[in-house]
Amino acid sequence: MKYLVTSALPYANGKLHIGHLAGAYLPADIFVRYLRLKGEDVIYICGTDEHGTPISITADKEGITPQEVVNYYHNSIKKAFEGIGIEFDNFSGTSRPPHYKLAADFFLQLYNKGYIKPKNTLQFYCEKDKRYLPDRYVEGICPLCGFEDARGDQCDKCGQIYETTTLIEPKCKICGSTPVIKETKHWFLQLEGFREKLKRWLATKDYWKENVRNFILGLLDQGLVERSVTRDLSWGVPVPLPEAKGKVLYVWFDAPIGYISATVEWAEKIGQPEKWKEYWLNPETRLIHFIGKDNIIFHSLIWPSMLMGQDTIYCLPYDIPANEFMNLEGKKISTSKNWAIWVDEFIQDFDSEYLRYYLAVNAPERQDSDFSFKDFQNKINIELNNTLGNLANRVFAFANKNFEGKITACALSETANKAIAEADKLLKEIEENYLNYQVKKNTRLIMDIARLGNRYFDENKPWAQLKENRDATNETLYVCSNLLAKISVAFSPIMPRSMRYLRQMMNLDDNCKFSEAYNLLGDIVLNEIKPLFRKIEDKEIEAQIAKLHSQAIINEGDKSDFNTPEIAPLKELISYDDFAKLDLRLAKVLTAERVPQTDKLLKLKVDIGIEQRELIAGIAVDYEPNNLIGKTVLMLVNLEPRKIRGITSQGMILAADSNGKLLLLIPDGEGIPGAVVQ
Ligand code: B3M
Ligand code: ZN
Repeated sequence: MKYLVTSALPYANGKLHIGHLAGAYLPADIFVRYLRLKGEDVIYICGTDEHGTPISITADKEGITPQEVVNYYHNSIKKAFEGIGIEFDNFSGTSRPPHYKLAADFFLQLYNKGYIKPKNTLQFYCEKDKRYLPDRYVEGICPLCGFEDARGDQCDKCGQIYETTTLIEPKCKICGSTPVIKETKHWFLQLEGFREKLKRWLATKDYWKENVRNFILGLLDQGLVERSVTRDLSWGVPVPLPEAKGKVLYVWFDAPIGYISATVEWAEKIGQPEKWKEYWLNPETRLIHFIGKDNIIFHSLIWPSMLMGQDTIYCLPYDIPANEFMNLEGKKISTSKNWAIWVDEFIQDFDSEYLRYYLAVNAPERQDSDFSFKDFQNKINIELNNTLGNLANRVFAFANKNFEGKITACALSETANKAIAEADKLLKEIEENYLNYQVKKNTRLIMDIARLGNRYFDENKPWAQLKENRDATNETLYVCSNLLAKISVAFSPIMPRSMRYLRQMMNLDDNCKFSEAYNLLGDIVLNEIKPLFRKIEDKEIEAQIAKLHSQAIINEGDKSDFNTPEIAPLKELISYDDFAKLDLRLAKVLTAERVPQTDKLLKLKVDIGIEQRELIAGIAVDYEPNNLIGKTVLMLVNLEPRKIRGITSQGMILAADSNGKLLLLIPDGEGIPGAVVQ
């Protein structure tokens, strides 16, 4: 049997972040590595998705060509994948000439069979720029919720989608002028024509993940609407029809064809140009698309229809394991808000295998998961270091100290056999889970083998055994080494490099197959021993959290994603004397006015009993001047005067910063101005 595994083609319009990895890349890489351990025939194909309006927009904004944008991000993404140990057989891109040709052929075959039909539609047209504006080239007010920065076809605030032409006060994103609505021709894929075929095909997919199957069954029941597969853009695969000048294929039409063109490129690269056919033109091939949940409709409905409408008989997806999303510190990952962990940066600070491990432990398989730095630190320190690293370390150190690094194969006692059998049972389960993409469960099961090893070591007490029975001590070490060898195979899809080290320390062959994990080892001669992992310090984690927050861009309209309260860390202790130096008093506000040309500043005159003072307070966002007059507030009166906007500020009004909103502190009852706060 042949496996053809793909991961969603990442847009060449941004860097790679951990959310991408967790959803579509790491799970596929782990799956492929497992299949290779089983000796299966598998190729793993990917590449960048290099078309689409956002790439055009980036190019316009940066004053470079779309191809330059694409090349830059292609290289950046490729490097990040290499850094994290994702190993594709080919990593291609959809702006390469063979892809253009194949994509055009795909279109023509569907068109010639009547599965693609033209239709006149209404669209925005900018008279200044002399061009039709695709959805993302227009912005305006959301027709549904009134949000002012809505995109052409979707509102980031209410999340709803709408017809672009219903946008209120539309503006051209290129020149800012108001576009007109004009008629234009586009080509539509007639999905309804595939409905019966799709239904029959889907009936054989009872092993699919429920979220994917239910989603598409629901759509099939409703009836399928036609989908436009062309756009008014200059960047993309030109629509191969004379009457379609200036139009290109919609990015989602050409992108999945990239799976095929990237395989063709692979076959050429390895000098066997026909070899791609053994996979794509073979009905027995298990074609498996790893994707994030936002890509389900394209892979399970539109792409299979496109394949069904070809003269060439391609294999259809065998499975589409779609993952949920990974959040970051409780908030949705967002590139535009820079709320993300960029893979290239992260692996400069930490071993890439720690990230692979943590994303596996925390894989968003059935529901969204959360990346939390504290949890990351815990998992690495407690599981990798204290459980697995510790087992290797104590077994090898003991053998080095007392057996000159030589552990001899020996007959096993009943308890030893029981431990080995328990581990083998776990291995079986682990294999099953890898085949079912259940990586998260496997991290726990493999750690169970390590826990079993630690328990075995503790219960047999080799340090005590050594005084009475060297053979029994050797047996303890031998059992634990066997458990470590099993772990080194079982964990290698998730942490290939660390597990290679582990095997090297035991002088074991790198290229072993999964089945060998069930065999007992021969004599072991240890190599040089090094710790497998290192602990992560608190201060490293604090630095990461601080970096994440300082790089984040928070706009007004984005508040909804950022509504989890932020609690500042505690400051260091001070003495009572330090505190006693503060002269805190009640102050009554006499006058209040805005400081001209500022958004935040108010000029206040206050009464502090002894005298009247003028000061500047940065509370204008949350307080109207008129509402302040007559209020009694808390004030630090012995702060050195400071000049702010030409006004001498004599003291400071105190307010609590509650998740970005300032709250003045008001005494509980009538307080006289000048009353000391203590
Ligand atoms: N580039 C969307 C994404 O990166 C898209 C996937 C294409 S797969 C053919 O989420
Ligand atoms: Zn314009």
